[in-house]
Amino acid sequence: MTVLTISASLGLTSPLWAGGETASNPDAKVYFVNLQDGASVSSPVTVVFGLSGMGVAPAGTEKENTGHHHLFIDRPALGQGEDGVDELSNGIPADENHVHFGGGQTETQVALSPGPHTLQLVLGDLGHVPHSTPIVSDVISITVME
Ligand SMILES: [Cu+2]
Repeated sequence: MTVLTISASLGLTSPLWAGGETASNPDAKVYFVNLQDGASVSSPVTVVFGLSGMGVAPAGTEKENTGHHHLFIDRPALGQGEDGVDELSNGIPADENHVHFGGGQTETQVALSPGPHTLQLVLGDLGHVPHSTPIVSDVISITVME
């Protein structure tokens, strides 16, 4: 008997920085309004989300050029890390490192332990998948004071 091996090449040809199926305005920008890289802050940390070039809409809303905010806490930048490729096409997980603002919120307060933390803002589409092109902020490092 001959066993045929079919090469599973599906997905391997996708560019890393592909994002999901929802188009973005590639010139759109998401950014931290009130926090700068290297800032020292106290907990709870107020985080204000800025967005230009696209609009905020609650999760599930089918409207062109919109999305909702996600706050990545203490993890590699979108598309990087263990599940980086998966999250670009299948969506952003919901756990302590990935906070969704599916109500269309544009600011939050997060309780963080004293010490260094990283934050990144990522816009997601109606189904929590990053757009194509993904709209992300820089990853910033902050230090929470005792
Ligand atoms: Cu979401």
